[in-house]
Amino acid sequence: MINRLTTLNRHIIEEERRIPGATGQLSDLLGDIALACKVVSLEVNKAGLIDILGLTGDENVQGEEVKKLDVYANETLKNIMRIGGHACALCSEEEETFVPIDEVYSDYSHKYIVHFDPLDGSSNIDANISIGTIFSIYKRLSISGPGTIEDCLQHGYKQVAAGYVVYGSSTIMVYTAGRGVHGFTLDPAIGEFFISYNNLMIPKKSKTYSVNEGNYAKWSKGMQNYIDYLKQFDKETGRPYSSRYVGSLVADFHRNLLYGGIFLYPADGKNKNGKLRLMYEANPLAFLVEQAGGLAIDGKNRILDIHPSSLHQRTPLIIGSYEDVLIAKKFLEKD
Ligand code: P6P
Repeated sequence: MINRLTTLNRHIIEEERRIPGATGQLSDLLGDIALACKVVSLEVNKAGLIDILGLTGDENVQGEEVKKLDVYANETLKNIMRIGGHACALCSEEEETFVPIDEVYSDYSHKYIVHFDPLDGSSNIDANISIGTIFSIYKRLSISGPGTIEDCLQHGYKQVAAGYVVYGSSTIMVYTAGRGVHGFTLDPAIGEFFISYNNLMIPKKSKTYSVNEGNYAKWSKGMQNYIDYLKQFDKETGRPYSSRYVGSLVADFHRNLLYGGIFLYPADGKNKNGKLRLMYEANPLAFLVEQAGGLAIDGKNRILDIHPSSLHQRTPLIIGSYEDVLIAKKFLEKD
């Protein structure tokens, strides 16, 4: 039963109770990720006060070398998930290859793979712009021992859970385990995430688009025509749309998830496969948006159906309100 005092941990456990045969390990892993993000949130919110934005070589009060925030976030997430004992391999935006995890607890099967972007948009933090952590969870394919590269390169539709934490005016964690999208706001005074959105659904149609128009000259004709279309006056279709682009994927996605909108980072003359990464940006957000009734494509194909060939491969990403993405697809299919 959901009430306004439902915490993230209670929600995760209640969701898992509904799944026959659930062992509770996914609940524990999601709890580990939430714990790590609470720790990161503490540092992100102090960043303006403590000089941890550059590898200054200074020492902090504990006499430890001061690290950049994204390095700090990566180490925090890796350590907490490693100790948590439910992952057999970790794949991070900050790591060149996957990090296999040896089985440290015999009674846990280490049955999950986690892809994550520890601190997406971290270059924005100097300007106090919202940034975020994005995660994507799969079940292992191998039987035991440390995870393998085959475990790590699975199609997005195989995800068992995904989510993000946006570090903004408040810290909010949004996740799905395949049964709807749910959001929780951190009360920093007591360190608990309390439910703020239950069964989030993205509006089917919006009046907002998010894109870096500085790339206009490099776009395909279809993409240029779509953005030109959004700017034309047409009362019946609610045009012109408003432009909202923070330049921080999690912040742009979260706003569009709540209010409706379409986010686009297409291929262009410079980035043949776009800029964003499939495994730890596009796939988790695509899983979330589909669970919320939206769509995510690479221009022609469903993001979740893309065959992954490498951990850091890029993909064009058009994601958001269902009807808006369908209209964009019609323009892009003409390329
Ligand atoms: P551009 C941040 O660097 C990031 O990876 C995403 O968070 C964001 O959506 C995108 O790049 C912004 O890229 O080229 O518009 O600055």
